[in-house]
Amino acid sequence: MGRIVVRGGTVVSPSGRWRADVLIDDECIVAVAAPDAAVLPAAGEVAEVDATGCYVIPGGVDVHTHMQLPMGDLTSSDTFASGTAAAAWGGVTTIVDFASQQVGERVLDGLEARHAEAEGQCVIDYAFHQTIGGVDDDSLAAIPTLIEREGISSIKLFMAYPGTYYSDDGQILRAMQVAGEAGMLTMMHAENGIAIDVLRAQAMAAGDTDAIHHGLTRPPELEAEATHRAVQLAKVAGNVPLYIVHLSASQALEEVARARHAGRNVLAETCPQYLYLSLEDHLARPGVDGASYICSTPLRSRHEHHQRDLWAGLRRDDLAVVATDHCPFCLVDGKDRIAEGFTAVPNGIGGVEHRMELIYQGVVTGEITLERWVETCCTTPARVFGMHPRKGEIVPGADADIVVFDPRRTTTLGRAGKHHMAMDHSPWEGITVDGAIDTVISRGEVIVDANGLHGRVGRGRFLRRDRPAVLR
Ligand code: DUC
Ligand code: ZN
Ligand code: ZN
Repeated sequence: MGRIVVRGGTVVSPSGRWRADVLIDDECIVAVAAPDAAVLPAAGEVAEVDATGCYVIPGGVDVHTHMQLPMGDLTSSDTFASGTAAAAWGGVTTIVDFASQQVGERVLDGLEARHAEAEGQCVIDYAFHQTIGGVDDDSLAAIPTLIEREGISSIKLFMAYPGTYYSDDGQILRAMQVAGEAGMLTMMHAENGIAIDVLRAQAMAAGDTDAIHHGLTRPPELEAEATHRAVQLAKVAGNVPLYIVHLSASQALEEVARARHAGRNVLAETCPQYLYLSLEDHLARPGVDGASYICSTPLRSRHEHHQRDLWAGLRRDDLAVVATDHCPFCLVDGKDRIAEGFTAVPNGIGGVEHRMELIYQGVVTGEITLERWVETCCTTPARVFGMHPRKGEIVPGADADIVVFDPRRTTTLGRAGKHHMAMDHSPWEGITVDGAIDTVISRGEVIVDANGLHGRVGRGRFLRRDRPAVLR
């Protein structure tokens, strides 16, 4: 691959922005220097990427994706190949997906199967969290092996979905104790699944089967209650670090903020769908259109201002990370199951391709700063999940994962515009945002530029992750 210089742009990190050029040698960044610095090769000496007028940011790190995730008898529609290609188009150079285990299954078997699915299929680098859906002596015993041998430093537990992934409070406490002791981070799907299942059954019995009832039966209070309980359990488990995934409700954010202000090691993630979409405007649409917005946690009411509160949470650092929870399902043979009622519809929204641009729009509208955009979408996710400084920042020694982002252009999202995800619709149809992904470099290779996608399937490598920064 040799040497490349990214010239003429403004390098952005969480701590500031500078006119600087970036010198890449093979897979790594070797210098970030003022444009006239002697360390930089003269014009024409090495390959160049012209970043004039552009921001030069770290490759996006999306720590919550579900490529080809089995859900009931369906599977999410992006494969590792199509989903990581779409991610590359969207300026993402690292994803963290999930290996999973359920009651009666062995953790390391699930991990091996997930490796077999992803290996040789990814366009960008990838890693795994481990979902533990059946906490018992056997699965608990396997947890330390994940970090010691397998390069997996985070587990995910569910307070929702009784009968499949759900863990009760005792199981959660035990898993947190073991993960904390092993130096791993516990991620939590925080919704009170037992109460939600009652509301869902009642709604279906009453004939309230439209997509909006997916949202109405998962009220903010049950997200907040579970978030509160997770925070308390993490304290009792030994003050272990906790990461709340896909936070969508203001009341849950208040729980996280309270814990953080008390000095607790609690972090939370939100997703673009919770910042931009709503119960009234999207989930309430009739038929399959509304069903296409079914995801859990659900889209929240605009009247209740959750979206406004989440942006404020991002500014204050009560929300540390923006990930996508990319979990796409098609309308045909997926979301069209709304004909049988909202409980039959697979949960998930696709967005891995659009996170960088959608959150940049928050910079344009003044919700967050340019630096905070990079911090929440690149640097903090890499740090929290044990991939920094290799990923998430433009510094010498890091992997040369770089995005040249052009703020002068605009991007129209959706099938009528930019759309490479394997979906027969887009939740983002018709939205035009400022800025555009110009060039994407992954480990020193230009994988996207004006001529299209060059990264080949299989070039992405599995990333072994370290102890999370929140534990060091
Ligand atoms: N939770 C996730 O994290 N992803 C998909 C569905 C869900 O409930
Ligand atoms: Zn979840
Ligand atoms: Zn998810």
